[in-house]
Amino acid sequence: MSDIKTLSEFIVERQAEFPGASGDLSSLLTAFRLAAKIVNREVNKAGLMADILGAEGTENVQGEAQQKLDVYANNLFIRMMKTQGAVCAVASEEDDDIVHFDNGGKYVVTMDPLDGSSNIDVNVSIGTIFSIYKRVSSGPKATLEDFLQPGSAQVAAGYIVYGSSTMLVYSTGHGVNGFTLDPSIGTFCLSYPDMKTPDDGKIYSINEGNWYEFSDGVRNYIDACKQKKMSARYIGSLVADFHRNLLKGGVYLYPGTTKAPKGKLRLLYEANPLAFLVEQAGGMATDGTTRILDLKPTELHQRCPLYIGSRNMVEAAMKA
Ligand code: AHM
Ligand code: MG
Repeated sequence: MSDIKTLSEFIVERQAEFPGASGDLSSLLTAFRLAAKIVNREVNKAGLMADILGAEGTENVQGEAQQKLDVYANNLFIRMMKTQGAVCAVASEEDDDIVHFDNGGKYVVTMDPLDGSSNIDVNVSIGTIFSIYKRVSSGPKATLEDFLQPGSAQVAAGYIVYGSSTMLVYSTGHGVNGFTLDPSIGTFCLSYPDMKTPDDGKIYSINEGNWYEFSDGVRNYIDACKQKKMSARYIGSLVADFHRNLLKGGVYLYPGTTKAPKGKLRLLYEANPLAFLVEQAGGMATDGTTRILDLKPTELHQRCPLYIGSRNMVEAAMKA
């Protein structure tokens, strides 16, 4: 049997690689690890507890119905970060405004606490996505400026996919590593060290139901994928689609449409963290013309088109 390395051992080992690191980032990752296990537990028993499924009866800032588990995961991740102390403020897809902790923490976090939540009720993979930035403002409270940094300023990013197994994948800018939760011992173990995505793949992921609202370029690219007999795979949970394509090679597209020129996905909560990870794994992410990590956000809940995955496929989609 090969050696098993747990996420906590890995975090400690990696911290030693950064001289002068105070341990704040490590303990923050530890807070995410714990929150991930708790959300995993709730997701797994969702089928047993009728009252945890379904709509909460409220809407988030974008007017979308919130699911109970969305709200649960949001509150849990926020509580864990608040307790932990390294984060002074959080911006979440589920909250209208910045949540302040007033604790002098040197990081800010952006997150989508439960991505793909329309899939909760039907037993399909969902996920959590997060980004960590160093605070840049100096007043008593974090400001919008701290959250509107370009994605290239991320200190770390990651996601948790609650799927056929639960995985935590993260990067601190020194490669990407994936950990699988062993439910029998309740521990994340290193299962995908130094992940690299193939330069090419055979999977394209897009909601083709939007065909009549796509640009000619996007339609041309989809046609080209079909002519090459590529496989269409679209779960409707970005984290799960992204994770599969990262491992197997592929491209995920959520382009702008005639009705929604900026697409659906959010720059701060979805595009930036996954762009950081895909680049660390050797892939590419753009909005169709510009590198995602170079975009300068102007508002918290900003949307942007997303072309992400294997380098050659993203390039081909941009040229189509
Ligand atoms: P959410 O954050 O509200 O769950 O929305 C994002 C999700 C992604 O996970 C998924 O890829 C996409 O929306 C699916 O959208 P569509 O149904 O328009 O294809
Ligand atoms: Mg989402």
